[in-house]
Amino acid sequence: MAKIEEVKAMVEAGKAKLVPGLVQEALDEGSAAKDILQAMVGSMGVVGDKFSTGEIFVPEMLMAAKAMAKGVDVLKPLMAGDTSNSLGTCIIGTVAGDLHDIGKNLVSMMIESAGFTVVDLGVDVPHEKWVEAIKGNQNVTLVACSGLLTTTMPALKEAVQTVKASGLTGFKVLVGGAPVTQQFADEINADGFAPDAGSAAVKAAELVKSL
Ligand code: B1M
Repeated sequence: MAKIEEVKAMVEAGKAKLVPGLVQEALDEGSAAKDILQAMVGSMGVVGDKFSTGEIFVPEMLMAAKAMAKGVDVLKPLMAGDTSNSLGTCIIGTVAGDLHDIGKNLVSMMIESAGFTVVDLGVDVPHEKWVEAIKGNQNVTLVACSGLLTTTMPALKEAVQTVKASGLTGFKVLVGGAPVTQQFADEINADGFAPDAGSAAVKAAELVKSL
């Protein structure tokens, strides 16, 4: 079995101790970092489907997430780009009530490599904390809110509204996450939407250049 296939299988199986070594071996074998990342994202899709059908439960889903995070740690230095061209500070987090952070972490990594200084508020971010972070950091040009659950889409709306109603200016608001669409982003008055981490970085740079 090619190493990249082993990475996929071990992420699905939640083998956090084995995944970093296998990712390194896949790299040594000549696989590109972006292909290994894509393979691991695919594993999370499989894990999600198994959860939906009742084949696995939350603990297995969590173990898979940990395994993927360990794999991403190995890829991070290879995926980071030139950060010399500063686009300002990006405040990023996952909205209130939502604990999913793998996608948010990938977006954070890509945004950082696009030239932002990233301040990561983590997961389950209360609405008022976004505003505190904008006030507490210099040169905030982007607020990036992630939401992974249909049940936390209202929290995404509230986060955007809280930030917009704060009276603070000089930044744009980007939203994303599996259930989020351009239409929803427009409805909640976000400045931008991106469907994945790569396009989030492109959109972030585009938004900030129009400030
Ligand atoms: Co949860 N979970 N989960 N989960 N989980 C999903 C999302 C789900 C689709 C699984 C399923 O049922 N098939 C489902 C949501 C259903 C829905 O709302 N429609 C679900 C559920 C139901 C739940 C719980 C409610 C389960 C329960 O307790 N009964 C619970 C909720 C907890 C909470 O948050 N309050 C829960 C818990 C968990 C774990 C904690 C166990 C774990 C998360 C661990 C962690 O993140 N550290 C977990 C996991 C791992 C998943 C799946 C399997 C994988 C998520 C993931 O990391 N995907 C997921 C199923 C799936 O996605 N197919 C599932 C890989 C990641 C790279 O993709 O996060 O989509 P994603 O990010 C992408 C894009 O969305 C986009 O770019 C990223 C990279 O390309 N993106 C942005 C993300 N944020 C962005 C921000 C942007 C722009 C783009 O701009 C700011």
